Amino acid sequence: MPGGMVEARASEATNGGTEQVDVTVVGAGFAGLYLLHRLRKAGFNAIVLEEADDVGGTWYWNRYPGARCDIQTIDYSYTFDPELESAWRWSEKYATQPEILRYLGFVADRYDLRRDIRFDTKVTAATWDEGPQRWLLTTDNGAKVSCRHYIMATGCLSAPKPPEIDGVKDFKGEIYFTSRWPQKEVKLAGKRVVVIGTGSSAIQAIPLIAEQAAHLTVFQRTPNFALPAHNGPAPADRLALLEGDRAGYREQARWSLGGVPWPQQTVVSWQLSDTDRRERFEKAWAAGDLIYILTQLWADQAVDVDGNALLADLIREKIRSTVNDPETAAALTPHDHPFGAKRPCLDTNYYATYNRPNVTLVNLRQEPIKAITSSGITTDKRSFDVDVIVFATGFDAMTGAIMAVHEITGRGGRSLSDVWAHGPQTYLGLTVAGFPNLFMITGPGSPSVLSNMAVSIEQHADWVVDRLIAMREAGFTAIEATEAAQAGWARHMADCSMLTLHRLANTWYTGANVPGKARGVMPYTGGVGPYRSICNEVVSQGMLGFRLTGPNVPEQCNDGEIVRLQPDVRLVLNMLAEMKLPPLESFGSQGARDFVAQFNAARPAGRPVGEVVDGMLPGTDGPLPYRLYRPATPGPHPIVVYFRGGGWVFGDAQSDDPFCRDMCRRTGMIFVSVGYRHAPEHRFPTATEDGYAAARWIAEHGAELGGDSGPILVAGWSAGGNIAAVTCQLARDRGGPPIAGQLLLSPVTDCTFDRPSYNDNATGYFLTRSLMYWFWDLYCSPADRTDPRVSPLRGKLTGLPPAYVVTCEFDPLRDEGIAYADALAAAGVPVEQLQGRGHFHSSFTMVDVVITGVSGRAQMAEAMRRFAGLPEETGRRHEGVPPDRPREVDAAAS
Ligand code: NA7
Repeated sequence: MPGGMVEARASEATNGGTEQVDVTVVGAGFAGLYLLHRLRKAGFNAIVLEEADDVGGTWYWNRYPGARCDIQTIDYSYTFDPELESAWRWSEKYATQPEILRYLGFVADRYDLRRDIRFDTKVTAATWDEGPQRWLLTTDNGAKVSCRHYIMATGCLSAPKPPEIDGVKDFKGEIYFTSRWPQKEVKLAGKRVVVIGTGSSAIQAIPLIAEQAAHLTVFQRTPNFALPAHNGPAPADRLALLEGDRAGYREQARWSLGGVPWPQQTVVSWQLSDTDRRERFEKAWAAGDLIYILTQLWADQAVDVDGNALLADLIREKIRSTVNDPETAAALTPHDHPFGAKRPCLDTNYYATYNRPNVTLVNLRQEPIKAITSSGITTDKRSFDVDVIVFATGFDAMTGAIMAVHEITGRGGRSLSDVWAHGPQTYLGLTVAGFPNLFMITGPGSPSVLSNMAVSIEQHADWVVDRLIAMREAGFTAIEATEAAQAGWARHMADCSMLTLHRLANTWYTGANVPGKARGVMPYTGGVGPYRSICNEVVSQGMLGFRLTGPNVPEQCNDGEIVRLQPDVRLVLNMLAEMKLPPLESFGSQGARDFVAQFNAARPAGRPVGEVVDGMLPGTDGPLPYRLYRPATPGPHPIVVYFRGGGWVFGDAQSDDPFCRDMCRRTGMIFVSVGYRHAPEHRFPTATEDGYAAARWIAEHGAELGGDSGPILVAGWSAGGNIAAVTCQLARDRGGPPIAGQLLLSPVTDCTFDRPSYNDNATGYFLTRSLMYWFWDLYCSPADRTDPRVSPLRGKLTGLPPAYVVTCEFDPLRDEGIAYADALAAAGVPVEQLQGRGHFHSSFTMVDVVITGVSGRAQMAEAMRRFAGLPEETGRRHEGVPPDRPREVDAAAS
């Protein structure tokens, strides 16, 4: 027996009753087994402590009927050893729990792991011992353990949640938990069975329990989305992909968003007809693949509530068409969360089970449970006599899986439970400041449950073991995350949580399923590949954010924040860097225009608005083109005169199309984008004079354009922000038109290049210092540059319309934008500033690419509505922020 073997070894290795090892791992599941294998190969003396009497972790405990994985098994496997991959063949697309358990036993035997696993052993306390710089562990079975490094491989869903229902102890029948299902056969035939809960575990178990029980009553609090698994052999196309290039397939999975190699969708829902969308949906429904349906339908399905609702509605239709009784169907239909924001389930016959005569659904939203009695369950409305109760009530997820194991006491006697009282604080989801040499595998703050766990586990285990090897080589004995790095990671996590819709659902991802638990999205929502690259960057930047110490070496601490950019900005900039583009200015002005036009053609199509009209208006020296965006709402509407970005050199009335469409929808105003003339063909002050002339004409012809009787507003981005600012000054000085407000987005406001942002952000953020020099040279001779018509900061600022000034942290133009806002305020102009933390020059105009720009645009739109005297917009569904929730707009702003 495994336990006996370890006992013999332990007694040899003990020292004064305490076993001395380099590394202790808790848990012999997927993570613990691989860790032990790698640690051993690296020459560490390592043991695993495991509460169960065998390997398997979550697959040891969750033996309930129907338990299977919900990621295709060919993906849910170890990949570290190609020989292991060819030595094992899965029998089904989604393996059952017994098969997965057999697989883990096979792995344990193949690498002879059991001899270093102490089974039937629960750690009761772990304390950091400052003197020897080691962890001291007490257990409920056998010697204490002293280790240099302590690794929690306890999974994410290992601490079952108590039932939280009065009277459980009084019940005289049988009670089972899906999470602790007995090894002996559970006989349900002829019995009246209740299942409480309708999460993944229940949804897998219910159809099988219904086949056995005399009667099954399901107590549902919240309906969940379930999709047919269509189980069977592994699909031929996926197998062919894997077998065609196994190494390539695995590598792609490691760099993908979810840990399974599927391409990223680029088509957005509004580009597809109803028929196209339904076709895509039916294909996904038939595929029986969670990751496929979560990612492959349209690009906005997981990031935008409207795009998501289109998909959720199609699933709801399926539920209605499967369940015969309309009242039961309605009760089973989820309405309180976006699809995917809560873990959807893969099922086999789940909805159809409710058509069986021996199955009843009780909707706890209509009749909550009052108590469990000796003979059954009483709700507000009735009593049920019951023989068996199955609790499928879930887990104290992620943090519970670590804290509930035992008390962990770190530096200075601080317990992890105290440090995490208000939510988990980690660096990379791997480490915690104040807890040296403690690592977590798939901990809160890492992709974990939002990824293919097998891929994430290998990445974590490799990263940790590689660090231990590097420390050993350098003579370091302790590693600890710094507070600054940890705080930075919390910020990055919060930024990432704006990328998806998980924040909008009450789930175990957010701690909402456990009464009193701190709320917040616990898994990392930035994706597996980006996360991997960040972990690698920590290393390549000299273990950024870690303090490393050792008895005979100087301390090393390269403190700092690993990600300061918004997560999607980081992806965009990395992608641009990989393209290794020559500097834009090297193309020449026409070449740059062509390049930008090509670049724009590849972006997601702008969102639909009521109407788009192209026209011409009279400029100072001839007609100028414009494009008008009209809202779908009944007019007349206020009019915004918009000036595009493009450094005075490129772009046209259509080049900021997605931004204009988005702002037209958000503000409910007409946007008229003006095609002012380009430099160097038309140098200063042409652009400005064109802008002013256009504003004047639009104001005078507002009614013809569908505008209301109020004054116009102006807006502009970058060089267009410069024109907007100058237009306001000219309108004041030249007798109109009246302007109700100005939106200046990363505007050029001054001709000097000596503010810090010009140096801090000189290169690497797309708009470079040298590109700005080039723009200036093409547009304006040095002698003219202090003219307020190009450097509005040098103009008179009193009496200007109220302003909303947006700047971006990683933008050479940041400081002149801030300076302009400050100067306006000093001149008595009402002004609001949005400083986009982690954003770059193009963040807010890259609509549907930089998702974290949404909240900034929502704030801009609100400001514009205030300027125009419109009421605050409450129907903000398109932002993913339900109207009754507090404003989340600060996530991207400082
Ligand atoms: P889940 O997904 O947390 O589901 C638990 C279910 O139990 C869920 O429907 C809960 O309703 C319900 N529940 C919890 N407590 C109660 C009480 N007190 N009364 C009534 N109903 C209750 O856990 P699972 O084990 O199904 O799945 C966990 C993960 O394992 C899964 O996502 C896969 O990744 C594998 P609620 O929604 O809270 O209203």
